[in-house]
Amino acid sequence: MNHSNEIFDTERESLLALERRLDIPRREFLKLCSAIAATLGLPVGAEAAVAKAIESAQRPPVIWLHFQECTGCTETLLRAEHPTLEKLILDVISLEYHETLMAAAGKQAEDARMAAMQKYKGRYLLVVEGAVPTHDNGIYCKVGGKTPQQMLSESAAGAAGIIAIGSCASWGGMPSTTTQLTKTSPTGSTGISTVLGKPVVSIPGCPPNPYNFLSTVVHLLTFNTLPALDAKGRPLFAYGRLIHENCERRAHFDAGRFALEFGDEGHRKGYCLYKLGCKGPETYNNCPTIGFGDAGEVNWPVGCGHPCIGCSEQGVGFQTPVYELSKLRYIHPPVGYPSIHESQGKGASLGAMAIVAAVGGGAAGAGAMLTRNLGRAHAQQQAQERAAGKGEAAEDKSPQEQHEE
Ligand code: FSX
Ligand code: SF4
Ligand code: F3S
Repeated sequence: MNHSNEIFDTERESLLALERRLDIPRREFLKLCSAIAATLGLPVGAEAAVAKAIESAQRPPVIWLHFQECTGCTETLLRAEHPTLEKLILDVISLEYHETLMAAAGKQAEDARMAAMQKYKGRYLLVVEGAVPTHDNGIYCKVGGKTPQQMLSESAAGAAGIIAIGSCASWGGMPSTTTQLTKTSPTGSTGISTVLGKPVVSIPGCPPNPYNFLSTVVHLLTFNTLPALDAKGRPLFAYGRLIHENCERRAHFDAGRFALEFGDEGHRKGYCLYKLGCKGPETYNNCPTIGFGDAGEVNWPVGCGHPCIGCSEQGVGFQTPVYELSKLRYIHPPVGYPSIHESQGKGASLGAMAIVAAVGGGAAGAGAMLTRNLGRAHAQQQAQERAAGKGEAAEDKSPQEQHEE
């Protein structure tokens, strides 16, 4: 074949070699490269550069440590519905040490970590899954007789880059859950950047989406640089937007249509889960746009009918009650949305009113007035549905009135 640009040559030897090596059809592989490029927010055509990088790149050696966690991060990488993802992840990196996946155990395993640290000094990627206990010198988790603090400082010293995978390693996650009586968790668990005293790349989520890990590594391979990060070290391509901004139920939120109980009419109709405690308005992640398990975009917590618990957001997941109302703390809605007949900025939609009212806690004045209007709209809609005989008796009170009870 005669192609002016080698990248678009689907018969190129490196692509055929990858097809043979991984037993992944070329078409399948190129589709996956498109998904990675889209996840990274790269322009159309970039999938070809991504494919080329994966085909030809040197696989970075990786030392993968496990501390306080459930191994869900590793499971999510390996149990993707689609085997291609797993194959690709294990192909783009060269796993030198990984307690769950390696055959070695005991002394052999420890020796393998030491040998890899020496052989690839200054060149390996350190990936850490799990939180670090800090109470009582960190004795609450030991591998090969060493605490996570010891293993971390040993392994971080020669690493070219460090990635915290999952919420546990990013900021403490589930093991850092506090009680009403204590300010820290029983084992004083925290994230690795706190222990190391320096920023690391963080891919939070419990578990995180495997595409976010894969895309971060592929970005490194394609452009020889990390993707843009936010102040918490999270790749902006994945954590740049609130879940609430991309949620398929957002229109229901704006229109004041909420599920009030699991299994009620609103829940069965797919209304917004804010009243059931959804933390989408204060959680940064790309769950609604990317989905889980290669089973389509709708396969994510809210898509399946459960509120987001903010598993990836520090200070939200495992720190605030699951069904407590979200604080809406990062939402600054415009006070009015233009209707189709008005120029921008005039008028106020029920959605904007609802947020203003919720932020103000249903306070007096405009907020309360708007809330009443919202309640009327909600009651009117439910009355219409009753009249149409479409469902069981619905609650007449406004959502805001129900909150206040
Ligand atoms: Fe588990 Fe990973 Fe949660 Fe933590 O994921 S899925 S508890 S983020 O470190 O294994
Ligand atoms: Fe979606 Fe939750 Fe926001 Fe409702 S509150 S729109 S369910 S993210
Ligand atoms: Fe976690 Fe919420 Fe996404 S619970 S998986 S951040 S929808």
